[in-house]
Amino acid sequence: MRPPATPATVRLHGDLAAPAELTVPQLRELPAERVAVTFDCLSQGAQHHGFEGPLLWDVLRAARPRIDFAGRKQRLGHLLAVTGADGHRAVLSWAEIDPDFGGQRILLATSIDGRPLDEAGPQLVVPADGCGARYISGVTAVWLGPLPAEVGVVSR
Ligand SMILES: Nc1nc2c(c(=O)[nH]1)N[C@H]1C(S)=C(S)[C@@H](COP(=O)(O)O)O[C@H]1N2
Ligand SMILES: [Mo]
Repeated sequence: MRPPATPATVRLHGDLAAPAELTVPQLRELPAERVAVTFDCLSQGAQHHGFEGPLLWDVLRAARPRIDFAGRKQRLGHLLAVTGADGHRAVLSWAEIDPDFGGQRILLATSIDGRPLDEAGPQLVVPADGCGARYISGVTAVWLGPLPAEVGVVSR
């Protein structure tokens, strides 16, 4: 008999009061959304998939971001970095998922086309993206952090 595979986990880290390492079954404990998407891949052409899983927003809110939610401007310097098992990674801005700004229904999907992702790990789903490259599969980490203070400051 095949030994049970070690379950895939996603590490939520960075500026979080409650960092966590979650399995796909644990992600399923959050309210799930379903979405049917089409994206284009430079090498493979158009792809259509159905995904199900929690909103990245809900996953991160549960990890208690160290962000001041009283105002709005303070949130805009925060970034998310999403990494896949093969090292493929991409950044999102906090404002893309924040309902006061872009409010995109970005998912950490727990299934693709009805197939569970328990062993592979969750997949990032960015419905507004025309290109598939941010649909990162086997997500192992989501980092939240501020844009470094010195970025954009011009000294003369
Ligand atoms: N972990 C990981 N996820 C990834 C990629 C990758 O190289 N690694 N490629 C992306 C790209 S370019 C596309 S188009 C979609 C779909 O690619 P696939 O059909 O090869 O999975 O997955 C995205 N997710
Ligand atoms: Mo792609």
